[in-house]
Amino acid sequence: MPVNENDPARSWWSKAVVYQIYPRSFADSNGDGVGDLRGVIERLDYLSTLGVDVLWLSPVYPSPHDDNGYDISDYQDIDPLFGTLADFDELLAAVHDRGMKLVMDLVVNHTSDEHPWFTASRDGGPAGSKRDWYIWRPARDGMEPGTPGAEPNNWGSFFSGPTWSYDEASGEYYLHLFSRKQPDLNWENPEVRQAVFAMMRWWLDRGVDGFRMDVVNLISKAPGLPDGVVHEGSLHGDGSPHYICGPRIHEYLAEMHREVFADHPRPLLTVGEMPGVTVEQARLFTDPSRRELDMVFQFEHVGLDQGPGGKFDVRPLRLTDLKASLGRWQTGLGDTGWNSLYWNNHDQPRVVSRFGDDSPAHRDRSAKLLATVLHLHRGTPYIYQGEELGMANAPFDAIEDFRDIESLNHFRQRTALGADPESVLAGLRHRGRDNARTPVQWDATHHAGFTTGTPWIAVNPDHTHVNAAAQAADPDSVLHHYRRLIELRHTEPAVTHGDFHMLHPDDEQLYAFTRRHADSRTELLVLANFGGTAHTVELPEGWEDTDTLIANVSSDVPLRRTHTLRPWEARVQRRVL
Ligand code: ISL
Repeated sequence: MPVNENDPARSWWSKAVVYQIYPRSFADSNGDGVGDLRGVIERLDYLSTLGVDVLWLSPVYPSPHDDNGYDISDYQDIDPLFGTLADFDELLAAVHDRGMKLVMDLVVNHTSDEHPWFTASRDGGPAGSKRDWYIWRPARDGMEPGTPGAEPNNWGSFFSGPTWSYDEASGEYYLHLFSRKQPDLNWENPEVRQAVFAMMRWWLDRGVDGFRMDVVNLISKAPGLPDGVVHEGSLHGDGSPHYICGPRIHEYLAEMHREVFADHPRPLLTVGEMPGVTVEQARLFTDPSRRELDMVFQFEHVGLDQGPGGKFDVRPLRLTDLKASLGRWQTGLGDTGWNSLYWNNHDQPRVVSRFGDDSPAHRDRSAKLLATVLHLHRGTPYIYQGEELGMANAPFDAIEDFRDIESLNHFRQRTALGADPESVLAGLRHRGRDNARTPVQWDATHHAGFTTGTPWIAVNPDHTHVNAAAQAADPDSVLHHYRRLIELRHTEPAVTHGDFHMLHPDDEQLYAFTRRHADSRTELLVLANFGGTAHTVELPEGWEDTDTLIANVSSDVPLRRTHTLRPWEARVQRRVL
């Protein structure tokens, strides 16, 4: 069943733009150096002026913050670092008052090891009533428990080291795909699923408008937890084929839909974060008739500049690879499924530094080009805080400048094995997640107006010229370009529902496509020159002298059949069919 353009319950999010808030780095209201809910409340007018429809709040639940809140110790409260439940209710009401919606982050592949479910599971021992809520296994056959190599299988964790930690008291290991403080829940256990669904209903009853579901395609593990293949240069086996979109994943998500979302009176949004998901799987997850999820985050396009050595092994992006990948997702989900569109989130380096050019000459223009290309695709665009200002990667110098567990573990592990610290740092500077986590740059003052105290991570010194206050006052800014793109999504049916057709797939510098929408008799042509040199293109027939809908350079040059685009120029043409 295709996504029905006329069904309001299904289609509201097809013309919505989502804005992700990483609360720790958004705005600090009380001077403790960490962003908080009242800080978000104070900035809501900024977000409503930008025009976004939905806010996604990264985790604000009580947490020991081993992974900045993605390790939750109580699903039904707010961490005092961020405020109180009363602050949360006030925020939700204020969001709704402005006609926006609020989506919570749902982290249920794992909990914190300080969650009472886990402490009961651990401390109750193998016969305890909550033992089976997590994934416990004895040591590998014939091995002495707790010794190197005795782990139940050879899987490596996302955050370095094995995926197993040993509990001496019970003589068994528990599984954690992420840090040792993030034990994986056992979704095979129906009690676990019911507890999660009850918690989700509690938030919906409180008034939230949906969930972004953290690594939700990892919740079903293959029976027997078989060893993974050990790739060259890796210390551990690759367990991912045994937990990415595992055998019961569709069953669990359909059950969640039935138990939590079915027949809900308010329009909701569900988006599953899915590392390693394929187009074919994503079409199943997002086919409305299957009643699983509205959309998924896929990772293919953010892996294209990665070398064989893993995420910190950086290689240059080939534009043809990016077009082939995003183009395949555009046509692959077709009329059945739905894409979510993103360049950035709290785990990715800043896109202007990564796929654009953050040097003073090209920064604004390349940031606007990237925005234009993404927002003209078919799907629901996600903006990550600061992206709308063209915020760039941070000038991290030493390992002491980093805060993220992934980066710190990686550095520790690699240097212990004898790697050159400077080369490990080079990878972290390009790829480290802290690039996304430096505070939002509100103005040119000390600490960018983020805090009156000492920020938990250094503010990017470029805030003196890259900040929201300056850009709000400049109609030519990256910020205003984003505002215009969001408005286009709301007003132009071809942006929302037009068919996607890639042009010049083999051109290494040009990203060009059309969006054709028969109902509104409109066709759009998107042209983007991904480079710092002029680039000449042959256009299809019939676009000469058409209207320019939006551009990142003054659009006074009429379009010609053979047209030369200026460095990092992006423009969108419109014609009537
Ligand atoms: O950034 C990554 C590690 O290289 C990703 O693989 C990331 O870990 C993956 O996308 C899952 O991310 C989500 O779950 C993690 C959390 O650390 C991330 O912040 C979150 O977005 C564990 O909860």
